[in-house]
Amino acid sequence: MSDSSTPRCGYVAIVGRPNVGKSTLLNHILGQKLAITSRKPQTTRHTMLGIKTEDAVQAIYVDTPGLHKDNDKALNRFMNKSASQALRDVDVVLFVVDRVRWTDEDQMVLEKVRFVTCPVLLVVNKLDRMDDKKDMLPHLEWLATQLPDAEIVPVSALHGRNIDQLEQLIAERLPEGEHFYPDDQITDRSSRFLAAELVREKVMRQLGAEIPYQVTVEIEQFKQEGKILHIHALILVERDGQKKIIIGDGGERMKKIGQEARLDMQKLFGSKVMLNLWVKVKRGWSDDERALSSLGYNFDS
Ligand SMILES: Nc1nc2c(ncn2[C@@H]2O[C@H](COP(=O)(O)OP(=O)(O)OP(=O)(O)O)[C@@H](O)[C@H]2O)c(=O)[nH]1
Ligand SMILES: [Mg+2]
Repeated sequence: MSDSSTPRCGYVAIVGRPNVGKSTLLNHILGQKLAITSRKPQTTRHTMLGIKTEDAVQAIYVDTPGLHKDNDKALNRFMNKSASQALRDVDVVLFVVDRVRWTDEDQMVLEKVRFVTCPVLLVVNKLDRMDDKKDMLPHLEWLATQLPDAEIVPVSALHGRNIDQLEQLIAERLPEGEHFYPDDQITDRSSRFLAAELVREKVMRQLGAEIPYQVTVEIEQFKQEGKILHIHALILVERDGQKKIIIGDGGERMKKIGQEARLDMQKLFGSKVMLNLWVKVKRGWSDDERALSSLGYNFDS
């Protein structure tokens, strides 16, 4: 007979099409900003663990890139593959959708989720944006017919509505067992990785339609000296014109990207940060498997 002191531990995959709020949900559950988010689709590129230990329960969340139809570039194939792999060997799946908006990409995710054998929670997000909740009912009924075994949980990840209930449903579905990670560990990713992501988030948020998809960030130096953390980050773009746009008039845009990234880094690392940014052109990186691999997009992992 198990009780609340019996340790539980398991993996919870967060999947869905781009932009439905998967990373926002992870951050809210963890109570801190770990995963980057933006209004543009395809913000998350790498799966990342967010670990939450509360008393006897350790939930290991796997944030994933949004599954999307576009498979033309090596980077897109990498993202779709990482997201699909995350569905294997987990204990609970959170399938996140955006209110009643249903697209071909949601359908694509549904086809994958249908075949998982573990419990599925269908998380209907952005509830705060529904004027009349009753309008959702026909869609929720339809969803229930599509995934009859899944429990449907409406939430607002941004405003934290119904997240406690969601976490309770997750905890009940995690297997009994010892914790895999130390209770104070929150992610499997290095500080360097998190720093690079914060720079990329500012690029995603500040730049127009196409450029963010042709940008990646490398950390060249990450060194604590006394009370100050010195971080050197290199922003890689595909073309010369993109470099000019990122730098902006008189370096204005770079300055803004740097200031915002530095503030987030200080919060995350709990240290004063000196951040130096550079932009460099590396043609073809997003469609070249070898270049991707050297930039940390590892196809085999
Ligand atoms: N109004 C509202 N906006 C939300 C909510 N959750 C997320 N968003 C917004 O939706 C946008 C996308 O959020 P993300 O968390 O980056 O979405 P994602 O599913 O991780 O997207 P990808 O990483 O591209 O797959 C951001 O602008 C969020 O602020 C919510 O509950 N309500
Ligand atoms: Mg995301």
